[in-house]
Amino acid sequence: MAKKALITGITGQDGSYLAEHLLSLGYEVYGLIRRNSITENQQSRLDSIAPLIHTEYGDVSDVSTIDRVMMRVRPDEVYNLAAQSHVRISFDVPQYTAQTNALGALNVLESTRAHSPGAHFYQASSSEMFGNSVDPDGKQRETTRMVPVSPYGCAKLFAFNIVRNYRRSYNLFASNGILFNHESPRRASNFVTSKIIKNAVLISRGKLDKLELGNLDSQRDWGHSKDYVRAMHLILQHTEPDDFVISTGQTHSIREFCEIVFQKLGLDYRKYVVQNPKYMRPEELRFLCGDCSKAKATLHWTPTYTFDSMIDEMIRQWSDKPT
Ligand code: F7E
Repeated sequence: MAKKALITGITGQDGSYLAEHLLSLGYEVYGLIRRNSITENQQSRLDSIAPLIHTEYGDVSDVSTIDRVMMRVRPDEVYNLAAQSHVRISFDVPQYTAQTNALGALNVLESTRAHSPGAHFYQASSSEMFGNSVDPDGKQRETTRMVPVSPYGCAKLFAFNIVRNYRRSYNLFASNGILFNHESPRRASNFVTSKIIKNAVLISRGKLDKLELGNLDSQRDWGHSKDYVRAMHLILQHTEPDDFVISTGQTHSIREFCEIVFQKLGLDYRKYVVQNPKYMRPEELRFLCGDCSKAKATLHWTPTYTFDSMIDEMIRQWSDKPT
């Protein structure tokens, strides 16, 4: 019999790639969709697989819906990807962020414990939980101290800890993937990689003359979402529940990212990129570089995209869009 997976946040970048990956492995895929007034926009990432998956309206803050779906589906695997995922916006809506990212995760976990206790549970934890902690060798790993610097990071740290607590208290198979930044053509255009690529393409077409960004000096470890959803699945196939860093181990500044993208389009970023304090954060996470040796050794996970091939794919997608 086919395994059943329930994905919260299925309409997002990761949710949609994960659904495709699980379908390709023969899973029956169920997803929770938050109601939105512009359905077409919200569900567009699922267009190619819509007839193959089962979706239901719901919200991780609405316990009764989660319970109802959990009781009906009784999934073998639960992937909690639903979140307010924008770090800067979490400073504008801290309570909503905590309700969704912290209590929402607890709601899904508690519902799993009550109605499908044998299920393997995946929590979308984040490198944002580290804040500005870095090990002496310049990396972050599973053992690095977590001192978050945003409401988003604080809420994610609660979820991370409650997953570990439930694992030990109730013997649940509950695991955390500590994912570093991951991008793709499906990344929303208010995240820095998509924003830079989308606007650089518009500039190259003469449709725009400047790109406003915030902090150009922060550094990120960027991988590809498609590679990272494979890791999520592998984490739940492991013999025991555990926590895993998923990253590339390479880091670049926002300035370098601009330089590379504009160069690929035959432009000099210095002529177009300007800083606007509007996009700065009250507190910034300055540097991320993940050590994923545990995932490589234990799960035999390895990324297939390079930094360059990821950028090329994103440039192609934005270049193909009519303007
Ligand atoms: O910012 C800087 C900004 O919003 C990256 C989420 O998926 O990864 C993501 O969080 C960097 C920051 O991603 C702009 O200050 C400069 O230093 O693309 P981002 P993020 O905040 O790292 C983690 C792992 C998650 O879990 C999150 O859900 O870029 N930056 N100028 C800017 N960032 C944005 N968004 N817009 C700018 O104009």
